[in-house]
Amino acid sequence: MKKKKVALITGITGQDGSYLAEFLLKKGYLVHGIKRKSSQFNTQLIENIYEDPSINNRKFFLHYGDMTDGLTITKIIKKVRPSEIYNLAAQSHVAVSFQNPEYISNVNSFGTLRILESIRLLGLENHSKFYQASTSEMFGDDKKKSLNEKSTFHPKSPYGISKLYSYWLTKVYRESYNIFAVNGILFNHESERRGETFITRKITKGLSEIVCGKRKCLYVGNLNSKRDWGHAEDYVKMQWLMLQQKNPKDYVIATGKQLSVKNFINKCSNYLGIKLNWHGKGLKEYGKIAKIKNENSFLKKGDVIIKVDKRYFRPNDVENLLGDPKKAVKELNWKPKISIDALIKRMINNDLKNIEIKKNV
Ligand code: NAP
Ligand code: G4F
Repeated sequence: MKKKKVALITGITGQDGSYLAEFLLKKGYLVHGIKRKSSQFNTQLIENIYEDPSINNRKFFLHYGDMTDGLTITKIIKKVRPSEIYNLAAQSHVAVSFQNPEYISNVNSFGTLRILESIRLLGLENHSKFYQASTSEMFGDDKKKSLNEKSTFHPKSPYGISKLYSYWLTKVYRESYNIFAVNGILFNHESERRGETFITRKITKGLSEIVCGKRKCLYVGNLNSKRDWGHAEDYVKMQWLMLQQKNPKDYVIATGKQLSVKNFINKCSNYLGIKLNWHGKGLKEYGKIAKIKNENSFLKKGDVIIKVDKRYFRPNDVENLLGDPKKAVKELNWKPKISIDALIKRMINNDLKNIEIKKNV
């Protein structure tokens, strides 16, 4: 008999959780999500899913829980008996991980342990498949040009280490207890739902505010850092696909292309009709408007709209991340649909819409 498709998503209120929930509902799954109690609403990204029966098909359920609370995690898994568990919950900001490393480890490392042990405790080894949201941050600055499943790990932050613990734990539980447990080693993926303190969203939102006269200047950290940026919508499909394979395997998911933070800013500025020139070096570097399509009362040629601020530098930064997704291309038929230019367009249009300005600037 076919197994009933019941998914449990931790981190349902985040960027990936919200896209994955929509994706699985469309596939006919019963979708359960774990959300944290917070004093303010933290469900903006899943509000439409929760409210609208044409999206949720009355198959969407939320449970209060926290990755640091093992009893509740076990209780939810016992009640839901998921056929697939997607562990997306994490304290996911690398810079913040330097400031509260103990909490980050409790959530990102022991949170994973709590789920995997629950699967065992409840005797669900043959019933619940497990997806772990692993990350390119585990590689650190490997000197290799592009990174694949065989590359070595040299994490450079408490976040990277916390995720490496979960990566190995997932492998060990797969090999020791025969659980269908896999790691998706995902490189950076962004979207209009990206948290506002990550650099892509900070740039698209900041520049949108600048062209609308809501802000004068955007302050950023390391301009030279390079990332392999894709769109989250393309990446959640891969999370699902990894659990549909015959055998559990780990995969790198990336676009195979990279861009520096500075070039991401240049692309966004161009989309908004601004040509920037860069001046100065290091902490004194700044971006000045060289040309502007629509000069207006609050923006003109010569304005300095980007400055470097040392507060946004990390004690240790991964400066160069480029993924090699060949294995996923071959075995999962991986082909991202959304290009970096399309990503930027979607993010900026959304940010402009949010500040109620029409997109044709
Ligand atoms: P995100 O937007 O930051 O979402 C993180 C989710 O985890 C949120 O729902 C958050 O809840 C939840 N969470 C945080 N602490 C929790 C706790 N103590 N208990 C329960 N839930 C908790 O992250 P994302 O971009 O969607 O990424 C999803 C996963 O993939 C994360 O594990 C991340 O580390 C990993 N990853 C992301 C990328 C990327 O580029 N986006 C790349 C590789 C790996 P609140 O809404 O209440 O904060
Ligand atoms: O956008 P970021 O904060 O993302 P980061 O550190 O690469 O982490 C993201 O991707 C990981 C996958 O590789 C995920 F696992 C993780 O959960 C998260 O989603 O920073 C990207 C780069 C860094 O090198 C940073 O130093 O941008 C640089 N940067 C320069 N100025 C900045 C800033 N980052 C932030 N957040 N804010 C700045 O002002």
